[in-house]
Formats: sequence, structure tokens, C-alpha cells
Amino acid sequence: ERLRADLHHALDGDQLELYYQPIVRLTTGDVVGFEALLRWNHPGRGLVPPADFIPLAEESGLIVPIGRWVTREATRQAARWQRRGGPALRMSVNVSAQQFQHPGFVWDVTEALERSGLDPHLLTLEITESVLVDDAQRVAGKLRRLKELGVRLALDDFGTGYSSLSYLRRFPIDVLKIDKSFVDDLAVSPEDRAVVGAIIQLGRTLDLQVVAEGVEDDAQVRALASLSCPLGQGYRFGRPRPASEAMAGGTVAG
Ligand code: G
Ligand code: G
Ligand code: MN
Ligand code: NA
Repeated sequence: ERLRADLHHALDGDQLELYYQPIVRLTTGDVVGFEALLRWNHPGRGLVPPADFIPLAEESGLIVPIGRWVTREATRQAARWQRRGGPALRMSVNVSAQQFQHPGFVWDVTEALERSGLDPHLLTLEITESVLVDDAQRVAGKLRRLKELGVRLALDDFGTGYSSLSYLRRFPIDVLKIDKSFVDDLAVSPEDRAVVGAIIQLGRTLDLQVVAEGVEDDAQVRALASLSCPLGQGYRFGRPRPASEAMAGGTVAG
């Protein structure tokens, strides 16, 4: 397909861009960090969403250099924000399974941290359970090396996979991101409320940070507050935006 061929030019053609979406503390509304979300400015098609091209990038192996670029760019941006002063802001980066499995992945992260000068504790790598279903020994070794760098690990789309709970015991996870599908009907569904409440409780017990994703309205915010959910992310607080606009949101603490 045409798109697949064009993807080869996306990197060297300077067509990739990162958008940044705020993650906020629900009790105060303070922005505590951002998630970097990849965008492709295709010369003919305009903005191509990641759901349309990340699968192509994975099939072709291009996800490795693209992911390397994402990590470098996001850490560079976070370091830039850090140098401006004000409260420290975390940066979250999505890592796909292929990228994680690549032998050079830990090195790529190490290099991005060194080049950017970013405090490693401010970088969070978002992985999904699909990363963890691989050979447990090897995955655990890699996660340990990442933890030794000082970065934090988040389990993205939490609740949508399977045997999540055994992963939490086995792997050094720091953050749970509650999938949007559990948040959508939170204000009206006692079942979803129970599930989200249980995840938040689990996070508290295991000393994990918890972020509710896809928060779009005040009713959801109130429901999350009543469950003492610490952090939220979603259109209610800010859409993904280019770096210059992301910081101009107005809700940034400090
Ligand atoms: O950004 P959007 O809003 O459309 O993201 C859609 C999907 O693409 C999500 O599952 C998200 O995790 C993924 N995604 C966004 N940016 C990146 C990225 O830089 N790398 C990888 N591997 N996935 C990403
Ligand atoms: O898989 P991951 O959680 O990384 O994907 C995040 C995706 O969710 C991105 O595509 C992002 O643009 C999208 N997103 C973030 N907040 C909201 C929201 O409030 N509503 C909707 N519909 N999508 C959101
Ligand atoms: Mn994510
Ligand atoms: Na998610």
C-alpha cells in the first residue's frame, strides 16, 4: 500500500511530530506531566492518526527508528521544560511491543536520557500487557535494566488484557493507566465504578500511581474524586497539542 511506502520518508522527511497531552492531579487540577503522542503530517493526506500507521511501522520494523526518534524528541522536550524552571513535569512515552523487544531498546533509552540531560525519574515508559506476555525471564531482565536507569514504568490500557494481576507481582511496574473503556460510563455504571474503584484500591495497596484515561466530563471527574483517584488524563483537561500549545494550556502548576 501507498501509506506503507510513504512511511519510509516520514522520518527523514521531517514529517513526524509529537503532540503532548496533560496528566493532572485530580484534587488540585495541577498538571504533573504529559504523554507524548505521535502524529504524522503526511504531505498529501494531512494528519494521519497513529492507529493507522503504527501497525504498518511495526510490520515493517520501522517502529524501531521511529520509536527511537520519539524517545529522543520527548526527552529533549521534557528537558527543555525542566530547564525553564517551575515544578518538575513528567514525560510519558508509548513503547510498542516490537520496539521493546528490539535488542537495542535499553541502549536507545539510555542514549536519549544522556543526550537530553533529562532527570531519568521524569521519564515514564508506557508499555502494554502485550509486552509482558513474552518470555518472562527476558522481559523481567530488560525491565530491571530500565529501572536501573531510573525511569518509571507504566502499564497502559490497564484492565483490557488478561492476567494483569500476576504481572503486577512479577514486574517492576510503577503506574497503572486505567483504560478509557472503564472511564466512559463511570458516572452511570455501578459495575464500571466498582472496577475502577478496585484498580485504585489495588494501586494504593501496591504503592502504584494510578491515572484514569479518557476523562471527558465533570461527572466523570466527580466519580473519580469520590473514588480518590489521584491522577487523570483526557479531553476534559486538555487534548493532545503541539509542544508550544501544550504548555499554554493555562492549568500548568507553578
Ligand atoms: O494519539 P492517539 O490519540 O491517536 O493514539 C492512538 C494509539 O497510538 C494509542 O494506542 C497510543 O498508545 C499509540 N501511540 C501514540 N503515540 C505513540 C508512539 O509514539 N509510539 C507508539 N508505539 N505508540 C503510540
Ligand atoms: O493507548 P493509549 O492510552 O496510549 O492511547 C491514548 C489515546 O487516547 C490517544 O489516541 C489519545 O489521543 C486518546 N485520548 C486521550 N484522551 C482522550 C479523551 O478524553 N477522549 C478520547 N476519545 N480519546 C482520548
Ligand atoms: Mn498511552
Ligand atoms: Na491507555
